[in-house]
Amino acid sequence: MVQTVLSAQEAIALEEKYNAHNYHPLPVVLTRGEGVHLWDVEGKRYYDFLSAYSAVNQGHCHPRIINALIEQAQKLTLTSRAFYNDKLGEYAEYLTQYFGYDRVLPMNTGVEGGETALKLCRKWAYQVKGVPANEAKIIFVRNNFWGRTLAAISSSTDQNAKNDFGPYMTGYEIIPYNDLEALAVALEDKNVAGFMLEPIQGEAGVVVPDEGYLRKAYEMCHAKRVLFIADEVQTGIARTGKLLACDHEQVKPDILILGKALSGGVMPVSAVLANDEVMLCLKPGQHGSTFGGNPLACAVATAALEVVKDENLPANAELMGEIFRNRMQELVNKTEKAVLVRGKGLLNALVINDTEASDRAWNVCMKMSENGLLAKPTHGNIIRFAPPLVITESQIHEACDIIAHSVLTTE
Ligand code: IF1
Repeated sequence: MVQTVLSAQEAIALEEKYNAHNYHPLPVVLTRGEGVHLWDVEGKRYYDFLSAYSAVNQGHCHPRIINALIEQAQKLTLTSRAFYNDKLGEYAEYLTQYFGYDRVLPMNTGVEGGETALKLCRKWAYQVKGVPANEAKIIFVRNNFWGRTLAAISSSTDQNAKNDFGPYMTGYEIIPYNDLEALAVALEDKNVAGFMLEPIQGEAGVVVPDEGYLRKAYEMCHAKRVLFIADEVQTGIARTGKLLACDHEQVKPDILILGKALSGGVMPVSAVLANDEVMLCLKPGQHGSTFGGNPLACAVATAALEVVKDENLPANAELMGEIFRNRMQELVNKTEKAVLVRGKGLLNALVINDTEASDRAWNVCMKMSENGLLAKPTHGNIIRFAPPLVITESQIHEACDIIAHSVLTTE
């Protein structure tokens, strides 16, 4: 196919005509990314405050990660797990030591990580905990989001994500988030195998649970020999100001799910980490995937994690996040249009007052894109702000100026 330079309108028209209509994107056509910036086909520069839903924590096209990609891509990209290769063992050692687990099961997308975690949890329930066959229960929380597979949407309470995809997976119990009493009741069931949740709910609108919730829930699960499964696909890899969001409460999940920024947004790489008692329940031939643990992913993810450490991204996320929330609080104090700001590190949300105008959050995002900053509402009136973690203090102030100006000048 000849590479033509498309206008924004042409690019949008082609996508409308030939692509499924499973998204409603902002009308911006991007062609280049570098660090915290994106450029559209007309050459306009934007601050990226979505980071591809927290997959580009290291900044767009980080040179160290791209060089690792190029070098490995010219050598060996994929062997499948039918054979060994010279990258997976080294990567598995690096990753397990980086996060402090015995073993890793490498997958590709975040939702495959969630599926893998649930299969591991059920296998452990039958083989170790002694739950009767096909009776294992998994507890989820309301307004969770862990992907689009049938197992994932079976646990969803979002009708738009779930409707007309039935019949659904069984063996699920859904309780309110941030509610320890509800968890205590659900844990009375002897067949409960695991409790799976996001330490901060991303898609739900950056919902931060009460201080101590994660720690107490973790302890309650362990008292009932239930696996605590942390979905850190969006909150992990330094996003919330610590390497993992669970680190804020010294919680060490029994099963840890990583994705997105594990590769710095260069390619799909996910991973499930656990200790031997859980991970060794899976025997050869019982789980896998064509691309899981491929040499290219190993090289890219290694470089992506080295960047996190060498550039102190958790500390920068913590510091820049404080500045961001302080600036947003000044905005909330100044106008009725912004109700509150919440979040941790550089995973934040601004709740917009949509009583007079139901589409105000969308219109603010349109105004911000005109003013050179990209973000998108999650549900209705909540705008998620998640820039790459490499953002500097002067950049965060410039971005906050754009956000404030856009909110104040949107009806
Ligand atoms: C879409 C949402 C975010 C995730 C958590 C697992 C996954 C995700 C906490 C699955 C993926 C993505 C999926 C993408 C948009 C985006 C999203 F809006 F859908 F909900 F970030 F909040 N756990 N989230 O956030 O990872 O399989 O996608 O690699 O589906 O629209 P994946």
